[in-house]
Amino acid sequence: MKSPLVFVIAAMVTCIVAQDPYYVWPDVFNDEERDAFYYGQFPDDFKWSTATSSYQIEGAWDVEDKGESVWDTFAHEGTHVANGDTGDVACDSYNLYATDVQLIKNMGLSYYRFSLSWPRILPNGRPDSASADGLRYYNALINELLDNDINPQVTLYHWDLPQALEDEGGFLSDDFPQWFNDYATYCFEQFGDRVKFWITFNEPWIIAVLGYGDGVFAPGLNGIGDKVYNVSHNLILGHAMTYRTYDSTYRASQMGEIGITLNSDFVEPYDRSIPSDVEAASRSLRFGLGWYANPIFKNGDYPDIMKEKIARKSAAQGLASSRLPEFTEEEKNMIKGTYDFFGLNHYTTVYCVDSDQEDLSNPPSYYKDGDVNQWKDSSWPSTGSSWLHVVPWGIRRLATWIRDEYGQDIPIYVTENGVSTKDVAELNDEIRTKYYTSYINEILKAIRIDNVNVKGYTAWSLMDNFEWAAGYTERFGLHYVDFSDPERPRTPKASANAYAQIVADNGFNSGSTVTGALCLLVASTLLALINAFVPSTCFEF
Ligand code: GBH
Repeated sequence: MKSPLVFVIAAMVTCIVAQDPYYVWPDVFNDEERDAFYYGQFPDDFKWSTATSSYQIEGAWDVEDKGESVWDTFAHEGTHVANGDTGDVACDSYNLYATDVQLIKNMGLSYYRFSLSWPRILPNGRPDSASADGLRYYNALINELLDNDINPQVTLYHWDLPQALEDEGGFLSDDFPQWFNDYATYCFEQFGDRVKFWITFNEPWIIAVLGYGDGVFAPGLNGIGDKVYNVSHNLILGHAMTYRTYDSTYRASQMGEIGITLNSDFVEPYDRSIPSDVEAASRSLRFGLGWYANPIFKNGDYPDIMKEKIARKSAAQGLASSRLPEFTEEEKNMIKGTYDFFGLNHYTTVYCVDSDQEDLSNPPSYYKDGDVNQWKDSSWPSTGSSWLHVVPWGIRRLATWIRDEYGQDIPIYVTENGVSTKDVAELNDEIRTKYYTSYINEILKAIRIDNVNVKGYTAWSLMDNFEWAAGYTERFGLHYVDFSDPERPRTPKASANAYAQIVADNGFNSGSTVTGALCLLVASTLLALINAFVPSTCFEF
C-alpha cells in the first residue's frame, strides 16, 4: 500500500504548479515571458490620479470676461471638428466642478490632474488683464479638492492659448517664452500656496505637429517642414524659463515640484534581429520624445541625430540654414536639468523599419526627417480611435527605454493613459477595464522587475469629454456623460469601479496565491497529523 504521504506531496505540487499563467488578452498577447499577469503591489507612496483638461470639460467659453482661446476660434469655424462640435458647454465643469470632485473621491483617488485655461485667467494673455472670475473659479476648484483630501496636479498649458497671443504670432513669436513665464508666475503667486505639482506643457509634440504642422488642431497652421521646429524651440525655452522662475523664486516657500508632460507611442522594431530596424526604432523615439526630452533631461540640446539629419537635408533642399534652430550655449545651460519629474502620456505602440534611404526631397517634412517607416499592427485590438490600438507591453518597454536614455533616477509620472470607445451609451465597458488592468500591470512590472522609477499613474479621463478634432464621437471617460442632457449627468462605468479596486488594493492581489497558501496549509496539517499518528513503518514505500 502506498503511503498517504505520496498523495499529500502530489496534492501540494499540483496546487503550486497549477497556477497557469493568466493573460488579460489571451487571444492576442499570450507570450508567457512578456504577457503573463504579474501579481503584487505598488510602492506605498505611489500616487493614483485621474485627469481632464480645461477646454475639454469646462464649457462657459464666454462667461464674464473670459478671453477666447485658439480652440474657441478653431471649433467655431465649424469645419475642423467632427459634427461641428465645440467645447462651448462640454461637461459644464465650470458649474459642476463640485460634482467632479465627488466622482474623484468616490474612486478613492488622492490626486487630480486638471489644466488652467490661460484666457480664463488672463483674458488677453497678459497679467494686466487678470480676471477676477477666473481666479474665483480656480480657487473654488482647488479648495474643493483640498477639502476632500485630493491634491491638485496642475497643467499650466493644455492647448488653449489666448487667441490674443496667437494674433501676435503665438508659439512662433520670440516673445512666447516671456509670455508663458509671466502667466505661470501669476499662477504660482495665486495658487502656489496650495498647488504642489505643476506641469508646464501638455504634449509639446501635439502642439507643434498637429497645431502648427498638419493644421488638424488649433491654430490650424501648415508648417510641417519648418514651423514645427520653431514652435518647439520657443516652447522649450518657455518651459525652461518658467522652471527657473519657480526654482529661484517660489520653491523655497511653496515647496512644490515642477516638470513637463511629453507624449510618446512606443516604437517597436519590426524585426529585432535586423540591426537597422532596431536603430530606426531608437531614432524614431529620439525624433519624437527626444526632441523635447534630450534638451530638458539630458544635455540642453536636441539629439545629435536630429541636428545632423535636419542640417544635411536643409542644405540639400537649398536652404541657407538648418530648419532646426540652434540653442546658444547660454540657453543650453538654462534648459538642461529643468525638471523635478518626467511626465509621460502614453496610449499605444507602433512597429517600424528603417526607410532604407535618406529622404532629401522637397517639400521638407518632419515626418520624412527621421527616415523611419512606421505603422500599427492590425492584429492588435482596436478601440474607438483609429490611432489607438491596445498594446500593453509597449508601456513597459517605453518606461525602460526612458530609464536607459535619460537615467534611472528621474522620477516618472504617467500623467495620461487610457482608451476610447465609440459614442455609444455603454456602462459595462469591458475593453476599458481590460486596458487599465493590463497597462497598469505592465507598469507594475516596470517598477518591480525592471527597477524603473515610476512614482504615479493617471487615468485619462475622469469622464467623457470633448475629444478635440473628434468632438464627442470618441469617449475616454471612466464616467459616462450624457451630452444630450442639459444637466450633463455623469454615471460611473464598470471601469471606474475596476480602477477604484486597483487603487484600493494598491496593485493586484493574487486569488491563486491565496488558494496556493490554503493548499499548503491543509497539506502541512495533514503531514503533521500523519507524523503524529501513523506508525513510521507506513512510510516504507
Ligand atoms: C492626449 O493626447 C491629450 O493630452 C488629451 O487631451 C486627449 O484627450 C487624449 O490624449 C486622447 O486623445 O488621428 O490625426 O486625429 C494624446 C495624443 C492626440 C494622439 C490626438 C492622437 C489624434 C490625431 N493624441 N491624436 S489624428
